[in-house]
Amino acid sequence: MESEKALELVKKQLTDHRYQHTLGVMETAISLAKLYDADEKKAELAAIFHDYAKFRPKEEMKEIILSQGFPRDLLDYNAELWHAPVGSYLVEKEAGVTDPEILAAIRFHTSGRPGMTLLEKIIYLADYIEPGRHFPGVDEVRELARKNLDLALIKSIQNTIIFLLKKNQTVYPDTFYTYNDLLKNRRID
Ligand code: DGI
Ligand code: FE
Ligand code: FE
Repeated sequence: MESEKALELVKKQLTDHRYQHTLGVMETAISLAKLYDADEKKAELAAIFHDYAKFRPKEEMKEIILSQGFPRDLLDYNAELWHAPVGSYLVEKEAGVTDPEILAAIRFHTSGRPGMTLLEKIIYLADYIEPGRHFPGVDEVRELARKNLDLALIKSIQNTIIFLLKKNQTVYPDTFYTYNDLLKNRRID
């Protein structure tokens, strides 16, 4: 799919603010793909579609998680996590995207997962560091992302876990599993 068409489809699903965020994720994902020798076209499309389901009603998201074989335990955790797997499903169903690498990058863009692919890491990070993001620690992760993708990812997950703990919120176990996996297997070169 051409990016113009993808953007047109996504714009209808999002608020203006969230669409601007999406454009930021797209630019950042393309830069990271160039830097780390990933498929730029896939990074672009995955970024455009990553928040496709962000504004779906909770009831609809619940129904999709239960009927499409996504882990049921997602429903026991923060509803912020749901739009990622639900997005991967709806982007295939409604926008006709079938590339499994793109769909996985959408699916795991919030929780991560152990054994993330290069494309999954790029979308996760681009979402975190796109130019419209302003929160403590984001500049440090932006700098790390230029040097070492895994270290940047580790830092961003640490920040997210600390953020959730400080707000007395639960942490989905996959967030910890992703963190542990990266720390054990990180490339330190
Ligand atoms: O959709 P975005 O706002 O662009 O970003 P996202 O898909 O990374 O969602 C991030 C939000 O999800 C962030 O505010 C933290 C929240 N969240 C809630 N529970 C969890 C969680 N994030 C992770 N990684 N793990 C959780 O258990
Ligand atoms: Fe998201
Ligand atoms: Fe996002």
